[in-house]
Amino acid sequence: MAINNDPQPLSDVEVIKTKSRYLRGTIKESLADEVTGALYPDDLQLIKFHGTYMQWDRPSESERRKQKLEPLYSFMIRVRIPAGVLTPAQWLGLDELSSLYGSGTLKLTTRQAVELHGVRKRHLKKAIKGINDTLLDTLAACGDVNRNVMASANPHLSRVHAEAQQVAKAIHTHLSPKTSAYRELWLDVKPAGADHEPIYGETYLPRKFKIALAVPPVNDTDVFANDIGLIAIVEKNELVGFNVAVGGGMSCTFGMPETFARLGSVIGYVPRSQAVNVCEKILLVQRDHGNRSNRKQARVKYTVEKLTVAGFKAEVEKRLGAPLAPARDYKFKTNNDAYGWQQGEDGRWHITLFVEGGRVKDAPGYPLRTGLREIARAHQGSFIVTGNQNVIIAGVSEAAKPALQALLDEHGISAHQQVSGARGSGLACVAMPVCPLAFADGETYLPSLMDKLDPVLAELGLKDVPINIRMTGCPNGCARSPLGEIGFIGRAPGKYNLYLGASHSGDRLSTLYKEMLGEADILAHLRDVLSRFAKDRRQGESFGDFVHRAGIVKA
Ligand code: SRM
Ligand code: SF4
Repeated sequence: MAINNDPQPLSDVEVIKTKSRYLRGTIKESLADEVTGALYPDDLQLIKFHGTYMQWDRPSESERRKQKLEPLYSFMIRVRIPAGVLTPAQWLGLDELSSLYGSGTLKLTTRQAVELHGVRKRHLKKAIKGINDTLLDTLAACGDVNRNVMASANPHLSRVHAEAQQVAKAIHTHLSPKTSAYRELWLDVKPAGADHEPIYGETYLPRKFKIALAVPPVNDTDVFANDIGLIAIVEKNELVGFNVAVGGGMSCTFGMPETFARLGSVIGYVPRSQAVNVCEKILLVQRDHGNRSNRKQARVKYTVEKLTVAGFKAEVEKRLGAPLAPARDYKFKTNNDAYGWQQGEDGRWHITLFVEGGRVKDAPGYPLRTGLREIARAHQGSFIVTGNQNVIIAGVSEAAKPALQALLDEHGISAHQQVSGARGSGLACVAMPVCPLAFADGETYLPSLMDKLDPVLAELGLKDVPINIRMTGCPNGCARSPLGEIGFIGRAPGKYNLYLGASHSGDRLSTLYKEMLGEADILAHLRDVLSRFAKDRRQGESFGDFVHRAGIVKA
């Protein structure tokens, strides 16, 4: 039984988990109910642990209600992909499932996962079964458990990256829930015996839990945005261990100053052999000390604030039975992906492709989805989803490179890589029309804003400067907007708060610059600060650093 350290009563979700019989609830009955396209309210909490969320088409909602119809419900399914690595067959499998049961698009997420949208209740089980048939799963893709473990892409580039990816997979396996409910509900596998969760206990964690690994100098997983960030320490070309950061998180709630974005605090170093163990021990501290009364105060970042960094570290060390070693030196330079072809240590080639907003679809004049499908049919290596919503076609032999390049050219993918540095450094969350928490658009709006900003950047001579732009439809920060050198957080339809000044390597948060801006004001303010950047920028200075030096914002 999990400990509730708070004198307040347990939150509703805690009660639902307690009664759920290891995440079963009444999901089976809910799925079988043909009267509604929805699931029963308590099950909506539990299905998250199984990797799916109920959503609805928000634009048609009020009209449907007038017609006495329930909203047009559908489900988003999130596929858990540790370190983002897929085989071409798995890519093809997901692509096919999105045609069979979903909206015909794939969403590459900011945590190296893939989502299907628009799956109706009657297809949910078939779709999840289909995902398992590709040897992927959706268990713990969402819910109060350890989520998809991220690792610096590209594991084929160097031995160190490959080793970091193996550590990510080991953490993923060790911290996966053990309940048989998932296989029973979605795959019709009868439980072999009684359920037991040796790490989580029957009420799992107080809140979602996220782990990311990064290999400096590239922080492409934004380690400091995670509950646990592991920073690879490489000595003599060997991955010797990790600095451990705890308590990162991006979300806040407007009007609630007790909620805030926070960067992870580095508490020490562990050798590589202890990476899984230290993650387990941090998770146990959170399991036992996290707030189970108030979900708005339940993430690790608030537990760290409550216990203090030193107090949290002491709890981790108590469970480890030994003190953590002092953190070692490291330096991050960027949190961006490196586009284009790169050659790995083994001589194989890897190409990182820009996927705007992470949305893989066929658009008029740009058949990206078809192109990637054709590549998957021909390709022998792997597909890697990056934490920046992009994809890497990895492990291409010298001999196969020209044919792959031809497919990229034929489907317009090469031409669509010619984007400005700012557009190529953009992230946008799902937001409207399906995210129930969105106040404004995310991925459906950022491209058109960039269409207007790109000419300004070109005019100012900044076309090729990578400036991280991150947009979310609400302050939950799913596209890590507080880490944008330019960050947009949706306030209302068409209105955004504008934040400036995060570092280019993910280790400084941005600061609120202006509130409730519509498009014309956004463009006017950005023209102003970008003009100053163009005029007064020092050699190699990033936009985020410049706005601080110029006093445009203060940390
Ligand atoms: Fe997120 C909730 C989408 C990464 C912080 N997020 C949601 C939901 C499930 C909305 C909901 O609760 O109904 C969104 C579903 C929309 C959809 O159709 O996908 C959603 N989050 C996403 C994705 C798909 C955004 C994207 O466009 O890529 C990302 C999926 C990641 C994955 O594969 O697991 C996604 N979410 C993030 C990140 C970024 C990260 O983890 O690096 C964050 C900020 C980091 C953090 O956790 O602090 C993030 N999402 C949230 C929160 C705020 C959590 C909190 O601490 O308060 C919520 C709301 C909640 O949990 O109550 C949320
Ligand atoms: Fe939805 Fe807000 Fe997350 Fe965007 S940031 S996907 S609007 S919860």
